[in-house]
Amino acid sequence: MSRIITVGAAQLGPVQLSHSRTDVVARLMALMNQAADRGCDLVVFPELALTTFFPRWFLDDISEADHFYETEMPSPAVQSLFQCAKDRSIGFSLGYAELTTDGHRFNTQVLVDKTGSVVGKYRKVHIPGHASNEPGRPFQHLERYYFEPSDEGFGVWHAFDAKVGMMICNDRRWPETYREMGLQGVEMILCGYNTPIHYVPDPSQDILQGFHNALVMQAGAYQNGTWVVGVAKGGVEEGVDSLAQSAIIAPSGQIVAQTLTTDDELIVASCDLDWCKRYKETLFDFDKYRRPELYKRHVEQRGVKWDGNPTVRP
Ligand code: ING
Repeated sequence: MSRIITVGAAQLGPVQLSHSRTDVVARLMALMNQAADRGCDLVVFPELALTTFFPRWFLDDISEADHFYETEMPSPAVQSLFQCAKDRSIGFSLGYAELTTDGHRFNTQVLVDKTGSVVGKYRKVHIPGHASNEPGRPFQHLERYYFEPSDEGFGVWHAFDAKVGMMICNDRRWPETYREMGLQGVEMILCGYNTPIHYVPDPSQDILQGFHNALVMQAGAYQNGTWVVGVAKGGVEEGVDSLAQSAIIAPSGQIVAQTLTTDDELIVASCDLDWCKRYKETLFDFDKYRRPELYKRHVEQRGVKWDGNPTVRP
């Protein structure tokens, strides 16, 4: 009996500064109801879904940004979303800014089952951008100012009769992200992202944002025999154009569904989890083919180190 998860990628268009959490939750619930109507077991929302992408601005007093964060999950603002999930018997994954009771700030994603209970929580590991104001920029990308990197690593949870993992935005660009979950047998990775088209450090990448987005998620899916669900908050948000192109990607690396707009848009796919085995038990049979004894640099080195030409064995 094959295991099928019908998953919805619920892309958001822009969330402007003027949009309240109530406005946004109404949009999320509309997408959740659409997903339930289309038979989804699970619907995935973007990174930092409840507010505009506030790291695009510098606030000298960081406490002035506190209102962008949730101090509990479910927070009062999303209680209705949790209730809707329970009423419609649909699970979901939601990205939000987390402010802990002891003052720590994380870029966080939560996994909620069909009863509306929190199954798991993931905090972003790879924090891109910069940590101090760079006034010369057309917009800031101050994630390293507003968020601490997680020291908890990548979890894989048993949910929806599957092994489900999470990653957030920049995480998807690092092969280590997928492999850490691949080595736990992950079958579906849920990812939200906010990706400005314009990359200030190297504008030559702007035109390639869509290509790079698909490239890394397709590669990660294929090389680890897992489904990947990538969900954007896209469109022009407070004057910054962000990538949409949300996608559902099979363990083969094939894109099975992709959004066509930069607005609120739901795409759905019925994902056969046993497809994962076609790769996990052949090409990417890790236990059979991997050589961790030769991969020491992966865990011992942060940056590049090269000690010159290796000696040629006689
Ligand atoms: N955003 C971006 C991402 O990794 C970025 C950072 C922007 C990288 C543009 C490259 C180009 O998709 C987040 N939130 O990580």
